[in-house]
Amino acid sequence: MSQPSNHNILLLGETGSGKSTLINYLANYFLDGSPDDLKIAIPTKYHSQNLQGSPKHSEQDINDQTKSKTEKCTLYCFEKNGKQYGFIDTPGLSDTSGVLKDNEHIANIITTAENIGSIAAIALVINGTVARVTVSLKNAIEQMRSAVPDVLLTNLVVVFTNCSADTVNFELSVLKPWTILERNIFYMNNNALRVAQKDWNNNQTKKEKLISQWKTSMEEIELMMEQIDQFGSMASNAFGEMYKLGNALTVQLNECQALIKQLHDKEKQYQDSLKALDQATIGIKTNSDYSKKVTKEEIVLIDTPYWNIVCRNCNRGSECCHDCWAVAVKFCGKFHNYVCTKCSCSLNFHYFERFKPKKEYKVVVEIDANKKQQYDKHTQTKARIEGELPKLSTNIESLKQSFDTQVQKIQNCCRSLKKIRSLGKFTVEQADVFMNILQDMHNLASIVGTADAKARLNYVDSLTEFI
Ligand SMILES: Nc1nc2c(ncn2[C@@H]2O[C@H](COP(=O)(O)OP(=O)(O)OP(=O)(O)O)[C@@H](O)[C@H]2O)c(=O)[nH]1
Ligand SMILES: [Mg+2]
Ligand SMILES: [Zn+2]
Ligand SMILES: [Zn+2]
Ligand SMILES: [Zn+2]
Repeated sequence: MSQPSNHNILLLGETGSGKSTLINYLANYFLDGSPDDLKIAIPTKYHSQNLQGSPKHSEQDINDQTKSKTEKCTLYCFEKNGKQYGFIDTPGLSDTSGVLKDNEHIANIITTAENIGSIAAIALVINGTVARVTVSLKNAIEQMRSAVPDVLLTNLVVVFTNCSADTVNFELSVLKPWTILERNIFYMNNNALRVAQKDWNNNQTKKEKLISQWKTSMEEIELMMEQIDQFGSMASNAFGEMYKLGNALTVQLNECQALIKQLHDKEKQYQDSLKALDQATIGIKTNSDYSKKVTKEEIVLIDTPYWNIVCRNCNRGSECCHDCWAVAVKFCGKFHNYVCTKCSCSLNFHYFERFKPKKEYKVVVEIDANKKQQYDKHTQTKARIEGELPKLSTNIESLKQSFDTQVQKIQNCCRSLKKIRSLGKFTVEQADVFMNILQDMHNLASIVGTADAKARLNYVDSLTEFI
């Protein structure tokens, strides 16, 4: 880049709006060029560069109308009446190469503006035939709006290309809330470089028209230069400051989004743990009766000092003949036809014993293995969750704090940005990230449902003023 001049004018505009062409026209204005003696600072499809010392460069894709031809910012310096003027050609915005490319261009433009040190004016170059504002022009204007610091708002000129004052189709209200004074609006049809000289030189009508338009352009440039002279130049470190703040804001928003995601996960985990804890408690309660006391019947043999007749077959709880004095079992009166009248078993099963059977009742503890397993499982789960909850809680609190600090930073950053650029808003991507954060916070507030979460949501919601 050459030595910065006294008055530097930054050209901003959509791809193909005619910035580079305007610089070529300016070259002719400053160097007394004419359609027959064209001064070319920036090569075009039909004209090669012919200025001494002009920055050596080539325009990209000279045949592709949709791509920004100008790839990087270039300063072109001219002199008139002892005054120096520097025009900064910039890559066109709303490039079909995408938003990222645009951001790259904007970053590039702002760094250039910052390096140049002082910017006297910004010229918005707009194709004046565009009646209905296309999405891409809208984007371009949006991008320009976010790029221009307040201090330069009074030094805006608009150059409508491809038109004249009476054919311009553009609705100036599109630029709102910027209002551009009538005297700072210029109209020109810079079409002499669009075709080869031989295409119009031999056609008198074409030639006359072209020369008349050329004259108009030169007159408009003359008026524009008078206006720019009035502006005076001012330090443009606002550009650099703005750029830094904008980048910081992006980083902060992204960090904020990561934090809210983590917070969301942890809160979800906490809520799930609470639910699991409830379930475990219920599980413990419903299975706590896994052990049962049951009364069981048992036959015990009690020694006796006398002989009893006892049946070995049916295991009744009592003897068939108590203290029997019969000489043999078959003579015992308790038998009838070889069958015991007490237990109905055959005589053969009966013997003399020095004991008697007795029924006893015993209380035993019975364990339901299935229930016990459930009970133990739920008890373990409960203990585990009770151990985890305090840790989760601390984790959530510290995440909340980091989040709040981050939001505070964002707010401060937005305020500082607003001071430099009151029309400034989040960029499209920043707004996207911000909306995601808000959405996550909504989800979070409905998960936890606490007043604290709602307050936090409302606080962040109040930052929407910056969108
Ligand atoms: N008819 C007519 N054509 C123009 C005018 N201004 C520029 N053009 C043509 O429009 C095309 C794009 O012009 P450029 O000057 O390269 O546009 P630019 O703004 O520098 O584009 P980028 O470098 O992509 O940002 C070229 O073919 C120009 O000759 C104009 O006022 N009238
Ligand atoms: Mg260009
Ligand atoms: Zn007997
Ligand atoms: Zn018997
Ligand atoms: Zn018996």
